[in-house]
Amino acid sequence: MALRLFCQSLFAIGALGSVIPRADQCAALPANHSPKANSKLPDPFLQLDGTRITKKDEWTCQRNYLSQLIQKYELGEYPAPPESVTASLSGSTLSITVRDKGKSISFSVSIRAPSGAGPFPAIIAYGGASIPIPSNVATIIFNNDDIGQQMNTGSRGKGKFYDLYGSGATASAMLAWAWGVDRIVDALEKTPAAKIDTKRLGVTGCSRNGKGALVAGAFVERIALTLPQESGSGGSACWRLSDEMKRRGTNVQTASQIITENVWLSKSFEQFANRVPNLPIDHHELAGLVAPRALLVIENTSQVWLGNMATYGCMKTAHKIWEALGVPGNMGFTQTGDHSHCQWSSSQSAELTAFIDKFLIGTGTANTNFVKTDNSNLGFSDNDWVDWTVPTLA
Ligand code: MCU
Repeated sequence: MALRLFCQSLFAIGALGSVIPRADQCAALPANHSPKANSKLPDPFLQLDGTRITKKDEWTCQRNYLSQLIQKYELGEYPAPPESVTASLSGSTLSITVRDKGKSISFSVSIRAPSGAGPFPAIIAYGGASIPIPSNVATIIFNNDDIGQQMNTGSRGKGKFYDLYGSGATASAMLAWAWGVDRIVDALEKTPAAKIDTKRLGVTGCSRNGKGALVAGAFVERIALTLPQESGSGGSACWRLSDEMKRRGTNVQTASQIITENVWLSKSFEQFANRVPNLPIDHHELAGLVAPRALLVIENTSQVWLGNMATYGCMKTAHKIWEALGVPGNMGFTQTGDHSHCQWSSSQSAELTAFIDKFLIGTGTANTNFVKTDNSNLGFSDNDWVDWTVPTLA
């Protein structure tokens, strides 16, 4: 499996002045890796050798290890950076051409930027934003379906990503879209006339596109703020918790159902659909790939299918990763039921504004450390699902 180049420089200096390895210097997952069954939410700090990380500097390779597990068993392989990306701006349209291994594809995004010289922070919105984006932040509309189709299970291997890498590429649609976001950032970096500050980029999407936004934040390290909205199962829900809700009689989307609906997950995930405890990771760890960068997860208790307990419990557990890294204020979870699916509710505006102000605009001081739900009867208990402690990483 190709390792991703996560960092630009060869080495970075860590918290205590130690040298942090670049992610492509982390160990590759052994080809004969075989997952062990675990009915609880797996320990995100547990390394392949059975010991736990003890230092913040070790997160780079632990994150890389979790990313490799997620690629192998759930999302497919994330390609190494392509040979070339070129971009041209015409009005508000940024056209992007990607070349790799003798092939090329082109796609475009539309940019709505504030007036003035910039550069401005921006939010990349899958399909269009269903959160309110303030007028001093640009919006970049990404037609993710153009990169990886998501009509139904017949969409596997269709879209521009697969035109470039082949219809047999293992990457699922969600990973193909994340790759598209990576290329948008490449293009923005090369196009100062677009007036976008690539150090202040967010990504959002709702529902199926919310699942995708979370995956983009997990895989694209140049995204500063990840804002998945009502992503539910396949996004902010943990598979183990969705299965538990189903056992309790709630009509939620589970792994066994989702693989019959669409191509958001890889073919290799299908072997786990009816034996979720064998999956060596769960979505608290997918979310954890965003850490220590900023993540605000927005959910909706009025939508049973999303798995209200599954998203709350999963993200409450994910928050422990930011706690261990000493940046609990870089991750928030908000869940209210006073609105229909993907319709914005002002009850979540203060939380969204706190994150955008702090992590994109750079002026915010409001609290961003919260895990909140308006339903106190969800029935999630740490004791039932988390058999590990939160380490204090040195
Ligand atoms: C919440 O996201 C999905 C859900 O996973 C699907 O089962 C359902 O068909 O569609 C939702 C969605 O994307 O709604 C727009």
